[in-house]
Amino acid sequence: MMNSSTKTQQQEVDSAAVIIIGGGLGGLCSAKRFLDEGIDFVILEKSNDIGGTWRDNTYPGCACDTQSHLYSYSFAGNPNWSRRFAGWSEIKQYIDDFVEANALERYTRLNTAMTSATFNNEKSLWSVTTSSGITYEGQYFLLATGPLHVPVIPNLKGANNFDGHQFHTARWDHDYSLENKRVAIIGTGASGVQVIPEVAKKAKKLSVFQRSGAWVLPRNERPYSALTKWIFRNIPFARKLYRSFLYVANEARIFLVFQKTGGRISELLIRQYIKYQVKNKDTRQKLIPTYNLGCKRVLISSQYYKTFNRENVDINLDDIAAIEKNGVVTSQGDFVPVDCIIYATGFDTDPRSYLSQVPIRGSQGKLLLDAWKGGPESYYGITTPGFANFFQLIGANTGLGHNSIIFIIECQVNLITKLIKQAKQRSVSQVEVTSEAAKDFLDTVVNLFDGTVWDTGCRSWYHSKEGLNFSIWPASTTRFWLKTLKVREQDFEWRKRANTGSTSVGATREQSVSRNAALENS
Ligand code: N01
Repeated sequence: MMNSSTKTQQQEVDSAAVIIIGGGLGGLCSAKRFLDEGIDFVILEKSNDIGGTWRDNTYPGCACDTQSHLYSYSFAGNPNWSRRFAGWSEIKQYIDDFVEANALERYTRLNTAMTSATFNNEKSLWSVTTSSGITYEGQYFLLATGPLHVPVIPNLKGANNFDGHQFHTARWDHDYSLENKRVAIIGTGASGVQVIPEVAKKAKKLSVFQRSGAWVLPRNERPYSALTKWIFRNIPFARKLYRSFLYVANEARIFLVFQKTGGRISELLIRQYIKYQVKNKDTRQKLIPTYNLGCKRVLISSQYYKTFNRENVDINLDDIAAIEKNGVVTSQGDFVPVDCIIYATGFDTDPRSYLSQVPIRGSQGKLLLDAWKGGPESYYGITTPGFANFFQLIGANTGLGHNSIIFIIECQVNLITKLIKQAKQRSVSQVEVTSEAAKDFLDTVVNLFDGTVWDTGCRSWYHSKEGLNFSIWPASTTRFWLKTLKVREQDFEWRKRANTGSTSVGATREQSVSRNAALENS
């Protein structure tokens, strides 16, 4: 059974077992798994197209910095990747093809932004209101919005009075020509490092405003030959072996690069690389970061550093004091004339900001924003106490700095699917993580940060406003896989019906265990 729709005089109501929010790689991965398992679902996508970050980021040079054979679903390999790190359009095509191959558009509602989500405890039903006026009801609610979809433009004095053109990298204006223009790029993170070499080739003058330097490794890029693609197409085992090799090589970085000692060795090597790439000593000094390698995202580009050898490119370390009609004024009082400002200033990754206008009310009537007052916390980035039948993908502390995020998404989708299936097998209508299990996870993460480069005091989008690193999973993904492979039954409360015969929320682990045992025997 797919979605049933009933229209009343007041409102249209549509229903599915799982309401998935977001049609990016996470939402689509869960959709495919639910399809295979016979679990009824609907995808609500706020935009007019699927693809998430690969729909939004189309700036010149935009590509994935994880190898494409690994940055793709394990169950939907693509033997035809043109090169090791595919560009955004090829990744978007992969996603479009995946949607078409699995007929997922049938289950997708575009231009449908969630406006609220409320759990009805009596009915064990999530009710999601949307911008389209249709309310969606489902037993389960899956937030697959991802953390990188709300662009941040800093509030710079005078920016509204700028006479030139200005836009964010995630909202690239392809109608605007950069030929012969004086351009300012603010920000040198992952987006900046990719776009700067490309803009430098077009602009008359490029002024880069850097607040923090970037540790950039050479990009081991190469196109795949026709023969390699033929082998991947015709000998699937070879492609899988290659994928496994990439996985292991990336995984090793958690031990070699992201531990404090390993990071120092890598820093020495990159310093030599910068020396080799950048001719001018002053420029070189400006480019060298002042924080430990790996503390912010490690970037890859073989073009970035040497772009600063170009005569039409300069780098400014001074803060921006103001924007005037036709240029940028630095904190040193220097005026830099520009026709265009490009903000490579990243995203607001804190769900408390991007969900601030969307009340999500859980099983105890509590708002998610209140539950996350001290920081967004969740059990393996998947679910939160007080929110029965609520799931998330890439929630707190499950982002990666060293391997493919798709691996984590697949682990999370696996656990969510198992939870849904187990709830059905047990004939319970609600499943909710215990406070203890969520706290255990958080304690584990805090301990895992010890001795890693993430524990060396830099600030980035990995951090909440309280200064906590709420983004990164600071251990191997193999460990994450093992921890999420099976449902740890004692970590959850399984409720037959709201308020009857269930352990109370916040029950001790022992109570939950005995309750679970009772349910199993019933
Ligand atoms: O954003 P960022 P991003 N004045 O937050 C600077 C993914 N991604 O879009 O470091 C001056 O990393 C800021 O400075 P500082 C990937 O996961 C992936 O580049 O805060 N500067 C920083 O330099 C990535 O990590 C891919 O001191 C200001 C920059 O802007 C994530 O998205 C490609 C400023 C922001 O860097 C985010 O990357 C692109 C201000 N007021 C993105 N405010 C691929 O896979 C901010 N900055 C290829």
